[in-house]
Amino acid sequence: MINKNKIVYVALSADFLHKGHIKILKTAFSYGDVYVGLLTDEAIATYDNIPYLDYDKRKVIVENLKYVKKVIPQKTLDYTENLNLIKPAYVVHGDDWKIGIQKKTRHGVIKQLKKWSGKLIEPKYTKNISSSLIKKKLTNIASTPENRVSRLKRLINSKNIVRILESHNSLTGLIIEKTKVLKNKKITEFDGMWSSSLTDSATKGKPDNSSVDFSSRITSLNEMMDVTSKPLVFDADNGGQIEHISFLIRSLERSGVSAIIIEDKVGLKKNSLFKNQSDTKQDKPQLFAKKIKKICSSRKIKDFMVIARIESFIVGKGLKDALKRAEIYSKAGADAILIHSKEKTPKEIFSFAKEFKKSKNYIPLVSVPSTYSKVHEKELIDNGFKLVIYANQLLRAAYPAMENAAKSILKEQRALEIDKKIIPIKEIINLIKND
Ligand code: SPV
Ligand code: MG
Repeated sequence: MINKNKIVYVALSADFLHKGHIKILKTAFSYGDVYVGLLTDEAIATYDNIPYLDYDKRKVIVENLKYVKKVIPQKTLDYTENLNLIKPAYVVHGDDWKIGIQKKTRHGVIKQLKKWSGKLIEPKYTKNISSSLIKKKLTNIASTPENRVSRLKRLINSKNIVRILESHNSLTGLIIEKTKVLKNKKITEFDGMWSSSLTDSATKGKPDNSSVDFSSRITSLNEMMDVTSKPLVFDADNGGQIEHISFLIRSLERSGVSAIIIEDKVGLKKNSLFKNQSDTKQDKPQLFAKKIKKICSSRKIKDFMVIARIESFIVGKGLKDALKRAEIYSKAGADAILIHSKEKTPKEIFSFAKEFKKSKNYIPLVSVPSTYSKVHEKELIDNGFKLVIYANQLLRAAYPAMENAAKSILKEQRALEIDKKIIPIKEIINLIKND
């Protein structure tokens, strides 16, 4: 009963295709001309991590399948907009969505189709396809430098906030890679890693004053990159000498780093959270802008991001200075602004965001809520922040736990007491699988 004049609608994310998808498309083809509503990154990000392949790559694959007549974007999980646009005679979907979280979407489709007497066709879901195995293979694709570099920009364009956590070694990288919690029926996880100058130096027993040089920082970040696939944001202090910047960018891109953050300070580096900042000097805005321009002209991968970090609030200058700098840095080519603060509340960064939003040079904003940790991600979103960096929490969690174990052994002169509070050896052995 092939009827080539009838439109058949199939929604797909098509990050990877298997025989189940082909079965659906083949069935759809037998009813008429197949229009695929390809879910955009934004639509997928509302229920899952963004796909490994971006929209354009997925579109090329799907539109070249022999059963497919046309590909159109589906911008939400809900089909309503596209169904009303093309009024298909049929919608085809595997019968697995009769239960679970897709149930609501299915009801919506049935309701729309009724308007023009359209029909829902639900072939039996193809079981026994190891999606987890396919996903694992895809993780290897995602961790190729080129794919990983671009992922941060795609996340910023697809999510209302991108969540980054500090990683100071491979094990913490794996925690960021794997930790997931179920919240409001949605799986929540971190989007990427922050290579912090503070925690990387502290892990090496050194102060956060650039005594750990970039080559040592890059060695530890490469160890993290070897075992993870999520994007990494690199804390480059003030970027170092402008004459050396292009070499640093080359190393970072080669490693698959997605963004560099440079701060507008000069002289001997001191951590921004120190109370006394009287000897901290801020760079002249025009000189700092030259560093931004240098990074832009050095990068080979267009999606590698340069984020300018403004330290005006840290050194005691006000909103006006911060805003003036934001304009200059944005015009120089920065992709985003990190407005840093060591206040106990986000008041000053929110007042900055409110003013900067009015600028024609507005670019996304980044927050590091270390001292104002009370702030909730929702408030950051409401105030226009696109990226949140939890800059040091994993190291701060690990240190007292390890110190406590050391103290217990000394006190008890044996390990039994602490044994009960730490994970079994078996778990450590199984933590890292040799595959
Ligand atoms: C870091 O984590 O190294 C940072 C953030 O640069 S802060 O410690 O707040 O300066
Ligand atoms: Mg730092």
